[in-house]
Amino acid sequence: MYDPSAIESRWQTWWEENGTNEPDLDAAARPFFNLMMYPYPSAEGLHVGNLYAFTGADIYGRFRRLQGDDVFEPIGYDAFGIHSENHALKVDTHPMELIPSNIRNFERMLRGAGLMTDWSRTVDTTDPCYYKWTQWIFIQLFKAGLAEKKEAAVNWCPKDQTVLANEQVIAGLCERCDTAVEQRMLSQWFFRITDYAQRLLDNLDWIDWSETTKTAQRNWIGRSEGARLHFPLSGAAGAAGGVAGAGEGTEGGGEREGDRIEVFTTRPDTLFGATFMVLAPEHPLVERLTTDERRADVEAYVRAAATVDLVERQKTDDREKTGVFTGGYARNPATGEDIPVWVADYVLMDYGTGAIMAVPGHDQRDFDFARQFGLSIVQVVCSRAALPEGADPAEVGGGEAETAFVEHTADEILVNSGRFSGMAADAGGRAITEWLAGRGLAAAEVNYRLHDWCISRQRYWGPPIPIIYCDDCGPQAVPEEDLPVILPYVEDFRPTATGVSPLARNPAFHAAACPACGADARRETDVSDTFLDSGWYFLRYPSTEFDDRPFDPARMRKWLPVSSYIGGEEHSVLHLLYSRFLTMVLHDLGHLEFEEPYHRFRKHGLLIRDGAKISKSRGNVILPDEYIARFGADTFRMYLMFLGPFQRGGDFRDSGLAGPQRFLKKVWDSVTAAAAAGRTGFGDPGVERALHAGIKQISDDLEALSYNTAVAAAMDYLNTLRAGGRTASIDEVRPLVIMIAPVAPHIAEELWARLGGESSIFDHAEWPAWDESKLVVDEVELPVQVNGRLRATIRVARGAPEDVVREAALAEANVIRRLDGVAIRKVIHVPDRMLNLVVS
Ligand code: ANZ
Ligand code: ZN
Repeated sequence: MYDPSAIESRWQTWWEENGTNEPDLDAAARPFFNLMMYPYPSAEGLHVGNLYAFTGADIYGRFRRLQGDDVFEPIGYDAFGIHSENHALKVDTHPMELIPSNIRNFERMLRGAGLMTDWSRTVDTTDPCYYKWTQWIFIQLFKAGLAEKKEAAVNWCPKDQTVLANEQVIAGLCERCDTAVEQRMLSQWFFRITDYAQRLLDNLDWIDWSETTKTAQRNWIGRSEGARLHFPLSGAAGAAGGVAGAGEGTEGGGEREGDRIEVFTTRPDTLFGATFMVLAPEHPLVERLTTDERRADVEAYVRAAATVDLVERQKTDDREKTGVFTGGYARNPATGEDIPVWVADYVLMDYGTGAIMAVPGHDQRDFDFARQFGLSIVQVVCSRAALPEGADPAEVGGGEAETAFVEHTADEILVNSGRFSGMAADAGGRAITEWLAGRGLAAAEVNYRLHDWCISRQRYWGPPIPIIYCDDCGPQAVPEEDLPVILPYVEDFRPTATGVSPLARNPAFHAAACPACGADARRETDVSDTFLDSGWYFLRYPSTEFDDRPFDPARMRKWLPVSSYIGGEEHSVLHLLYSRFLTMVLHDLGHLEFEEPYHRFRKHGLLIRDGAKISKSRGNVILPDEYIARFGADTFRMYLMFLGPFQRGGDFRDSGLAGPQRFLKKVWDSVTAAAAAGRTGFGDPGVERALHAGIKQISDDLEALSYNTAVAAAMDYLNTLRAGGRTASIDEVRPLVIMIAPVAPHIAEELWARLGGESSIFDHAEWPAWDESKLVVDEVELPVQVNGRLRATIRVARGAPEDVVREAALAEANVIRRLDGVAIRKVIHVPDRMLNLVVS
């Protein structure tokens, strides 16, 4: 009888005792690095979403191994970070106690799930042997000028007195206490990922990734081509700068930075339609442009804008437009007109230049703003077809428009734009940029939405940033021989009222000698972002035994880049982009020979349950442990993969487990029966054909991660094998055992052994090959007689057995009619020749 729990624990133990899943990393001939996204070891234990992803990756790894690859499949724990820390705060346990027990729990659950994990090489990001190298990476970037300190706005919860990540701000409120979030300026460490924006974008053209993930990265990087244009300040503000020219009609030449507003625009073609300008509230020129009579209003507006959180600010399209007039003016360099300068929070300080030329005739946000505050709206672009017969483009448009012209047509031309009128819009934009560039007022420019990566966290639970501040020498890297900078045990690890890291309250940690001059200095007390831990963990797996280097060059050459990486869509941008960036940097600094970390990336789909999102609040969480205890890991794995296409996800229903459970039981019965009967060879051409069709289908499907259809194909083959209650031969069932092994590894090991195979199946079985010639369906025409008279002709597979032929004959209308009211007395079947039914 099939007893999954006995079989599974026996094989898990066997694998461990025999090091089945620990490839020799130096001797491997065909290395295949099979990576899955390591989990954050929450207190709740392994989540079914984790297991869904891991199982999908594991099946692919096992499939490659059965094809002869040396598969390395490690796992680790992303155990630092705000999630772990907040949980520790909630349950009032120190993370240094909580995390190790969470990890033990995870490991127990993972071992029960039947993954091909190499347990001799796990990674725990909170282990000083690991974060020593996280700190080392920080130092490499610091030395290369890629880590810098700058002031940046952060989300601040005034009640919890802490900095919040964007993801922790829900609809403007702190996720923990529902207090309205504010902005604060803090000095923080940044990695200059924007220096790599173009390369991160370009490489997407050739790496083998899920298309949707590439698209998400392209959008996140957000490349925009356009121009930087200068608008000289006019009137009092311009004169205050002490520069003649800006206010006196000498067309800009000689104006200085600070005497002009620079804008980034993707639409220089619309310059003649720029009727006002808008500065971000934080823009340095706000102060200078504001006139005395407007000062009180402007200052109040700027203060209020600082209480809007960053996430909300990003929604520049949808938010209701607010703003104030500064009282100041700047000159449109094309029309020569003075246009009012406003301040509004729909302009963001951290994109482009933090200032825009507003073109209400052609930009929806500017249009909304102009309508709200009664500013002029003019049209400067028009479809050529819409132009009245014989009209002069220079005379069209302008005036006060009632609508924004935001729809684009292919035949757009400039109107009401001086000598550029009549030109095609894109050519006109280039011509306007060149014209202004000739006067030092413009330059073509590319902008990226991508921001530099903020590394600092004013929290406790992370690797200390390895920097020492000296009054004389400035920030100094901790010497590499002094790494790791150990995260000390501090009793009170709560975030502080000042936004300063808890480590700053620990004088023993805080005080340090300057590595350059030896003077008394201060240690950096912020810790680094968790995404830095996860940005390089895969590099560590093949080198876990080395204490003196983060990754061993020979191992890197053999095992990296990662052969296959499978993970969730939620990591499309941050983790996957940061790890690409770090790999590129380490490559450029001579530490790695490759610049893209993952040879192939595939995202998996999402599980829902009974049609609804799985969440704790809904109470529909799936506890993998319970299902594995009830059904066995093999059935659970198979069901997870069977409920929908792996890359799209599917709906988990308890009732669905019965199918895979029945299937595995039938596999058990058929294989053990075949072993007992001991017949070999292929007696039946129909079965042999079904086998080759099955091998082809299952091989192709596993390669494409189409696991649900692979399982369905295995089920089909089994049905053919068992048709009419026949007992299969050993040669007919052995390939089936091998082909279900990736999905159901325990039962496959057991049945493989019972068929006389040497263990492990993953080391000794060879993935079956199919023979195309066996796939050709060989059919014969067979006459069907009733009482010796021809009543029908059927097509059946050559060599089809009597029950198959008879079933086909009994489906023929003409035969059915003759059988009405009579009984079949005798069946005469001459294989491939004829069938005669004797009735009376
Ligand atoms: C004039 C104009 C006319 C614009 C028009 C658009 C349409 P992307 O494509 O995302 O790069 N912009 C520039 N900096 C901004 C900032 N800091 N905050 C908010 N908006 C900003 O968008 C570039 C366009 O977004 C720029 O081109 C600018 O408006 C606006 F018919 O300039 B445009
Ligand atoms: Zn010093």
